[in-house]
Amino acid sequence: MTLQYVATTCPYCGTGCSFNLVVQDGKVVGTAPYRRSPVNEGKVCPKGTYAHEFVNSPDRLTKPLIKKDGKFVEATWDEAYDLITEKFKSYKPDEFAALSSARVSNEENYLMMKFARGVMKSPHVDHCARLCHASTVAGLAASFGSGAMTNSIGDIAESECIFVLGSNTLEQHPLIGRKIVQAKQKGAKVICADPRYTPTARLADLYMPFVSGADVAILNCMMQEIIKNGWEDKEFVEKRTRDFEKLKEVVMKEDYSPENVSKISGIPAEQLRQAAEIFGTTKPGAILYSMGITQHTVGVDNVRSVANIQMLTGNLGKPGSGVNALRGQNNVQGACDMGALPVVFTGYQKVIDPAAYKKFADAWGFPDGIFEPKNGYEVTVMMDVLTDNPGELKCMYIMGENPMLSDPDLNHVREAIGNLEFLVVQDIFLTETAELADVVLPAACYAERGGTQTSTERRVQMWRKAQDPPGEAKEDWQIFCELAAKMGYAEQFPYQSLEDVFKEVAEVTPSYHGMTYERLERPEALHWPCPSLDHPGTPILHREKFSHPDGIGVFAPIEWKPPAEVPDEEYPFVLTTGRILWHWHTGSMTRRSETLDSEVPTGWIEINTEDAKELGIQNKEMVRVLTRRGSVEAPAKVTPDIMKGVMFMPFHFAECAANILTHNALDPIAKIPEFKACSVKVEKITEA
Ligand SMILES: Nc1nc2c(c(=O)[nH]1)N[C@H]1C(S)=C(S)[C@@H](COP(=O)(O)OP(=O)(O)OC[C@H]3O[C@@H](n4cnc5c(=O)[nH]c(N)nc54)[C@H](O)[C@@H]3O)O[C@H]1N2
Ligand SMILES: Nc1nc2c(c(=O)[nH]1)N[C@H]1C(S)=C(S)[C@@H](COP(=O)(O)OP(=O)(O)OC[C@H]3O[C@@H](n4cnc5c(=O)[nH]c(N)nc54)[C@H](O)[C@@H]3O)O[C@H]1N2
Ligand code: SF4
Ligand SMILES: [Mo]
Repeated sequence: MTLQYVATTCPYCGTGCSFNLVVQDGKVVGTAPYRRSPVNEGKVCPKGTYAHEFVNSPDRLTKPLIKKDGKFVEATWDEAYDLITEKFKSYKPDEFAALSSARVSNEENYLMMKFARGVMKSPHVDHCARLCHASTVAGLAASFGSGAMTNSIGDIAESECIFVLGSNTLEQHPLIGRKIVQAKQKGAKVICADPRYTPTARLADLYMPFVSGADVAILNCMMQEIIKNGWEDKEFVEKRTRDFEKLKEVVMKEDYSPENVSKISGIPAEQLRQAAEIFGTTKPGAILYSMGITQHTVGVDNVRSVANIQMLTGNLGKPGSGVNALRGQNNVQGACDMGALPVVFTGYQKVIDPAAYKKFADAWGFPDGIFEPKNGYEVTVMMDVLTDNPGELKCMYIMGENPMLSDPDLNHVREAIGNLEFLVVQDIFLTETAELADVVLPAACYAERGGTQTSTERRVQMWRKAQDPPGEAKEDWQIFCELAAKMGYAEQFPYQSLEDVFKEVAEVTPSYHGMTYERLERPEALHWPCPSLDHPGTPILHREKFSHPDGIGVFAPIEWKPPAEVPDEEYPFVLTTGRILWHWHTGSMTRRSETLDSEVPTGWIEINTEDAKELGIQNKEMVRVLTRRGSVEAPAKVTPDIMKGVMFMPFHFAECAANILTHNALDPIAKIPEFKACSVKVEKITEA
């Protein structure tokens, strides 16, 4: 019995750790450390450790399924392709929408984008970045000219002061969390603001609990204190930025004095002063943020405020500093880079820029042209259009996303998807969304193919094939090539391998221009931008200048606004939602992983001890949780580790789905929903 070890990168979070898949008799049976990656140096979190467990789950999709009279029947690939081709050809371009996937490779995101815009000629393509870091992409592009994490993961350990705001790094990016621990061991100060006393908050020298939705007020207050005390980096502000006076006008207002912000946030004024002093006087300082900042109707405002404070303190372009927007899914950075967004091609080349449009139209060579050069709909807007304007969108192709559990306000999503005439879902499991499809296509998973993925620090790394896909499942890229050929575009999808696709990506994408599979094979891979074959890649952005054409960073004066829904007599608490260490999003993979699922078999609602006492609710008691959109039943977790007035639910569990409760109010620019704040009440369940 011989074992083989296949080094690959993790299919879960955007940290981009590597490990070995252990293969026995052609099947993946375990994982083992791979020590040569500088990202994780052989260490992994529990999801990495057990990343083999779902791979050979008996639930894997192995054959195409076609729905007949409300029931799925197994079909051949040809039957499935023929039906899809006939249907896809019957719709006008604007009636079709595609959801691409942060779970699959760069190459496959590129092909989904090309399929939507070239084969279907539709402008509507998006993916879950909309629910995640859309505010980062928009906000940082406005402040710095580029919407990505500015520094590298290893660099976080070099920081003297780490401010963690709206990121539970230790549970959600554990191997980045390790860098905070390393920095702390070297003497760095850690500040954490979060409504929950998370494992990350426990690392902090200064922990500030607050009510969800107060972020802009807190950051403005800290900037006021920094300016009042002269702790700003005057040289940086002078030489590298503009519009400082506009920022000053807003942040110096009495509204943002520590006393007033204390009323909004619940953080004592003295702590706000202390946070400003530590952060204003300890250099270099890094900010780590994630969904606590982005998932708000003011998501872009929050991101711009983070950018403001880092420009004010000169904490950009240097080791140990930066705006470290921690990207979530394994390849969400790559899915964005590949243009699986409704406004850009690869490398953020705008679809409405005539030169970029012509470049792609020419490179692709569709004889009958491509989509009209206009912006498409975002995921969240697609759902609104489907319910509010029935008949406008008729057909959807969803690869590797499960909106029936991950989108806000699931009753609304169900109605939206129900209004489709034809839905194709391409997944590795029969998810809640796949259940609603007309055709389900079985895909290979990460362990069954190669390709590249781009981590949160813009590091482009390889996946390596360890086993064959189960049954008749196919790699996502092959499905696109075969379907495109059936649609009459074999010539535009001529690829024999993922590497062929990557070569095309590198050709049309300036930031990936210098990358080849050969260069990416090295354990350290390459960080984009990497514009030429002799370029070493770019771990730290904005060293000398920002990415705007004039190289200057832009301050934005931002006023604090409350969430779209605020507590009232009927719904007196703030509900915030998020994740836990052991589970991944809609649970399609982690709930099929024996070890992870047995650690945490179901969901709960976290209630502050004093609030629970007033409501007469006991720990572990089943309670009814209600918002204006729906209700679920879940066990109460009564704990002092959550701010009074705030409640928290993880969204991984279908049986108590947090997204039945959430609000699909959107940020006006990024169209990201407000997953982190809505109004809720909790009732005891009384026997009927
Ligand atoms: N184990 C695990 N890891 C994951 C994932 C997973 O599903 N499971 N998902 C991945 C993905 S896609 C993403 S995007 C990342 C997300 O990673 P994180 O953003 O770290 O995770 P969340 O739990 O969504 O929220 C982070 C924190 O925001 C706090 N918070 C709530 N409301 C507010 C607020 O108004 N302001 C601020 N400042 N904070 C607030 C929450 O209490 C929580 O501790 O994780 C990635 N990693
Ligand atoms: N309430 C609440 N809701 C949230 C959030 C929150 O904080 N609170 N966070 C939001 C965020 S940040 C995100 S990123 C989204 C995530 O939302 P989704 O992306 O919808 O969630 P996942 O469960 O990761 O879905 C990925 C799907 O891809 C499939 N898959 C895995 N590998 C492959 C593959 O190789 N090929 C194919 N074809 N399919 C594959 C999986 O089986 C799964 O069904 O959720 C959002 N929803
Ligand atoms: S930290 Fe993220 S990338 Fe690393 S092993 Fe855990 S889930 Fe995978
Ligand atoms: Mo995410």
